[in-house]
Amino acid sequence: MSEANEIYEQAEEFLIQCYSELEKSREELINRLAKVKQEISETRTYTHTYEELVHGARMAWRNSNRCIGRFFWETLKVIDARHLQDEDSIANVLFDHIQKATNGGNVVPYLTALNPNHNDGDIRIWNHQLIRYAGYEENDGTVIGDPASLTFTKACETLGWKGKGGQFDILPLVIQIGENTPKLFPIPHDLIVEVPLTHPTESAFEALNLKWYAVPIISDMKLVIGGVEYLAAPFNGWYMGTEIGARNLADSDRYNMLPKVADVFNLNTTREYTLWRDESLIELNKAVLYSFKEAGVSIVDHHTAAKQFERFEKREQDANRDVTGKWSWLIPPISPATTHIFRKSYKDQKVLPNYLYQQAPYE
Ligand code: HEM
Ligand code: NRG
Repeated sequence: MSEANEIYEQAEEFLIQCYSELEKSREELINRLAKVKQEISETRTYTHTYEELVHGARMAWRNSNRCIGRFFWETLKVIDARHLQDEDSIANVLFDHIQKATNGGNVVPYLTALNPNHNDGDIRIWNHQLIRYAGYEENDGTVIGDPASLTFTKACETLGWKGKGGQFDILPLVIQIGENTPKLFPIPHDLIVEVPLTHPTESAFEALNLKWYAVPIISDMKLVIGGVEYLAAPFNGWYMGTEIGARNLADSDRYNMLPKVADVFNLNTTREYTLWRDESLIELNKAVLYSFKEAGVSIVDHHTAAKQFERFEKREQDANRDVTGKWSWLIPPISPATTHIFRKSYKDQKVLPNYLYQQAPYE
């Protein structure tokens, strides 16, 4: 916990910028600062108004250096769940988040804010994303499911969860308050939209039996606004196709599907110079974009996303704000040199409010 002075300084810096962007009067700002100063001196923290919370969460998205989707930062919707006290009601509001964000396939960017100062201790969501697939290690060292979920899957099993041992088992929600034993909540099936992958021209692709869930909802980062740390503040947008087709299903330490895709297309995998990996990547990414479109689930290709990011950069320049960024994350993992991002450089400077990494509670 920082000192009261430090918290106030961060609050002041945030409120000055927030109120200026919201075009509030000087009087309103001065009154608010006095109230916040008093509250911090009495309680060592303060409570954001809903308006401050919403704009703070949007600023945090705008400041997310690794995100190519920032063009839409002003559209983020915020569910205020700061009043919730127990794991069951928290699980229910997270179920609501999944439903509202999925919106029958027309994905809406949402953030749910949970109490940053719960009396019984920190509220933590153990999941990396609200919806994600389990990973199981076999005795011979091979992995079934998503290798990225191995440690968290083990933690769930230690807490009493029994997975089915499949390639695409949805993990349960794990919610912890303070030092209490974390509680497990299986996510109701009817809330989860998944997209089975088919290819626009190669019908044999279907036999790979691949699929992915519709909405990425990151739930392990902390949202920092004006000296307040929201340790549980899951947020979502929609997918960029390459996240699924060029990383989750393709990486050799994830689902490692490129050799199997190559088989479907009868590619010659005996020599690297045939570029079978590259061709498989493209076919897999075509399948991801095609299947999401056919299913009516929001997704963006990396060319369109890069163009949107360019418009974001222009708009920020017009607003007299610097755009910070992490180049190695902003470039898409396929055909990066076809985007304007490839030929630019970005300052990877941490500007607050922001979404920051924090230590996993189970590691
Ligand atoms: C990272 C796209 C919405 C915050 C990313 C990445 C992509 C992306 C492609 C890189 C992911 C990776 O390589 O693993 C998008 C798209 C969105 C969107 C297409 C559609 C609206 C959002 C929203 C927020 C956000 C709503 C927060 C309110 C972030 C953050 C990261 C990130 C914090 C870094 C995650 C990490 O370090 O693991 N985004 N995003 N994004 N995005 Fe976005
Ligand atoms: N690459 C991860 C998700 C990271 C965030 N990506 C987004 N965020 N699109 C994956 O599951 O593939 N978002 O808030 O939309």
